[in-house]
Amino acid sequence: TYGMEKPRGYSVSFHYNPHVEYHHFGSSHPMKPWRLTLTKQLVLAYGLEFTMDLYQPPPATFEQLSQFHDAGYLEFLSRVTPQNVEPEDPTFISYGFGGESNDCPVFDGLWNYVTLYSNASLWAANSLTSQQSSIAINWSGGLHHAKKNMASGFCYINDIVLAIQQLLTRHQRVLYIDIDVHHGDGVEQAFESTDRVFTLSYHKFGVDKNGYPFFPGTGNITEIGPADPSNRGKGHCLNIPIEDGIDDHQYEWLFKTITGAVVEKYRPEAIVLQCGADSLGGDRLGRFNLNIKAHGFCIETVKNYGKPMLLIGGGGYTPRNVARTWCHETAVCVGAKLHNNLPSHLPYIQAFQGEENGGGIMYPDLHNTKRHTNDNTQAKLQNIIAHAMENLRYLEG
Ligand code: ZLM
Ligand code: CA
Ligand code: ZN
Repeated sequence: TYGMEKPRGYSVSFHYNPHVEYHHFGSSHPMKPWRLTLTKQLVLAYGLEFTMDLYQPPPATFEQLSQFHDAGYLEFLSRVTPQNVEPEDPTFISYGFGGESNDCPVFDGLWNYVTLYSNASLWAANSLTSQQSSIAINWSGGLHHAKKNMASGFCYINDIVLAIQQLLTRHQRVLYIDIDVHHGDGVEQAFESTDRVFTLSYHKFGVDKNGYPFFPGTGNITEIGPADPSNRGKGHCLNIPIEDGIDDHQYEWLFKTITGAVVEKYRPEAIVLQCGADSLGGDRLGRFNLNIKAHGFCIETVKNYGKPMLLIGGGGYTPRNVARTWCHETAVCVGAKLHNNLPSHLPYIQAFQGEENGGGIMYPDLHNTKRHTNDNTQAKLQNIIAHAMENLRYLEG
């Protein structure tokens, strides 16, 4: 009722259904919903739940998901189980399942899992469009590789695309920023023909010593959207390819320079930030050497633009570091500074005692062990920035 609206600009909402934690991709699969359990426990142990509005969204409906995905694909996804799966079926393969890597396995409760993380992103977007909050968080989302009729790279439903569609009902221009170590190809593709969404992804790009490209193999600096100059989406995407071993200082410089230029030229009305934690040092799949503070610097930088902001998770394959990072970033959003010792009543505290931080502290440098050689020279990064600025000239149209 009247007089009861919250003052805009300060409230943070947290969207999470703990039932996502009960799902497993398979015992040795790198994607572990358990990292979300650790994140939640850390957020609770620091008392951050008292600083935010908490929501527990129910599963999304088929109809909600069909705003982006094809009905045939959704029907398949909603019906397939480990018991009825036919691995030789051509539709199974065309929908992105199977293959030798088995990145997207069929597991028990798959439909429940995908509808839970998707609706959390939809509710988060809705809390921004309804002005209930100025920052909305869903650490269980951020599944940026899913296509409208295909699962890819551990992603089945593209909750980010669905959330951006929701934001477009109120905002004229939405900026999508992706700091996951992988290229945000699914989101880029979904909005390639519109100038109302600008996609910006920072990622590892290049081939390994056997000539295999780093997944998904797209996202070179030269990829700026459709070739057709009459396409409205042309120039509304920017890719920042990075080599192994980038350090905190280089990444922060790259991020603030390029993101700042995009915000200045595109003037977004809302920002979606995918915070994949596989860009951290010591990640099982990643190649960078970032520490929590550099990753969190990106969140702080975007927060300071003062636009409605949707924060979503993504990759992150060393669970204890994922939890530390996303807890720190939750604190950044609410403007809290966390003490460096983990709360002693923290459940699963032993899970945080990894090789790099025997003391169980919050902000260890993550790359003390298994450090990647830094192949990024200052000259190469300078060149990327120059090329990025050149690409942004399309915005001046
Ligand atoms: N092979 N198990 C990031 C998604 C990364 C694809 C396919 C030929 C793995 C990986 C799966 C248990 C996000 C590729 C063809 C040899 C790679 C990827 C199951 C280990 C396992 O142990 C594993 C048996 C599995 C998958 C590693 N897959 C590592 N990297 C990538 C997908 C998702 O973080 O961006 C967002 C959530 N897939 O490289 C091949 C292309 C090579
Ligand atoms: Ca990325
Ligand atoms: Zn990733």
